[in-house]
Amino acid sequence: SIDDPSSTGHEQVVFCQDTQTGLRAIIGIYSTALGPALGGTRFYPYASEEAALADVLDLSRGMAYKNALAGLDLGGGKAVIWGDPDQLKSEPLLRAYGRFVESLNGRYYTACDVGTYVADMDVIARETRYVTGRSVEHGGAGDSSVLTAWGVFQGMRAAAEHVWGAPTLNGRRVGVAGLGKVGKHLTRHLLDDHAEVVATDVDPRAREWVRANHPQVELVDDAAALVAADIDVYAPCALGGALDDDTVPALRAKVVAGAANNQLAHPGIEKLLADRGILYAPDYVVNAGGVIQVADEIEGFNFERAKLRATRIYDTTRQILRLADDEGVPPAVAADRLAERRMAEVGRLRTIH
Ligand code: NAI
Ligand code: K
Repeated sequence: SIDDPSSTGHEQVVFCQDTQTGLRAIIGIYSTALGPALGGTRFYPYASEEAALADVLDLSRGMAYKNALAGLDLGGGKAVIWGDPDQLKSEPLLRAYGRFVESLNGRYYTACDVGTYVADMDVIARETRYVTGRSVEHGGAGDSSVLTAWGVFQGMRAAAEHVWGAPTLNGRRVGVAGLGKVGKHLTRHLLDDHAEVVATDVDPRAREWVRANHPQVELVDDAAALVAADIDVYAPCALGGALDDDTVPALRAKVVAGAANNQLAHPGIEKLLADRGILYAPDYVVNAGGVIQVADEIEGFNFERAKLRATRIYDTTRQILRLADDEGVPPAVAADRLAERRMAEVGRLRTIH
């Protein structure tokens, strides 16, 4: 519980305040067992400081697992800035925040998240070296949705192989819910692999984009229609919580693999999916291409190197699906076990000398 900070397993939680700019931020470092903690900064109008704290504790823990399975030498962290970005965001506020990040001396690297953008990272970088997700002009990795989509496609191939025997979506019907930055790239990879794509988005501009660029894609009214559609694979690429007590019983797909974070609405949904014979490729495993892309900046950004690393999401997903079968647990549980094993085994090395 957050009433007892020592019970959450975090290494460090830092509260930051700058009255001049109105900055109130919390940086959560869950683990540096594998290396410096990397995770984005969320700028969001939380209802209370408790809500901001709960979110940063959750998100930083999630990043530790994601980075561990992405094969990165990075631990897990995340930050939240508490406030309305439309009213509060300014150069001085972002720079004040950057100075707090700098003060951690590299224990935490930041990146973009909800409410923060590449241009904001460029501003933060004027105060600290410990920032990724900067613009290409500043040596950054730019838009991380490119490798996020590539990684989701690789994870989906591994899931297809597990269920149907071949690592391809050729001839399968794939439902893409959300045609934003990731959904658009993913649609292209699926069409290149000769899949049939059925899609939906609440934004008319996204629907128009599909009609203009990929007229062969079938559009349905909403996500509920996609869930009920005759599809082989469901790819949630919009918001979290796509898999809940209503959608899972209605789902006709045999595989779920998509980009959205926190797809399982609550604990226990992974079991419901398994009971229905639906193979769920864990969200944080298949959507790690984005963090792989920005993490590459720390070495000096090289797109081809980052892409190779994101391609390995195919192998990791395969390994997790096999482990799940061997241990008789849902893939989400197998993924957590594998991440915990890497953090423990590699983390231990750092205590030897
Ligand atoms: P985005 O904001 O560009 O796209 C989301 C799309 O979903 C928008 O077009 C929006 O209109 C649509 N949408 C929202 N609610 C919907 C609904 N109820 N039904 C249908 N469509 C709906 O976001 P982006 O970057 O494409 O990310 C998609 C998901 O993937 C998010 O959950 C994000 O957290 C996650 N993700 C993104 C990464 C990245 O590098 N961009 C990395 C890892 C995860
Ligand atoms: K820990």
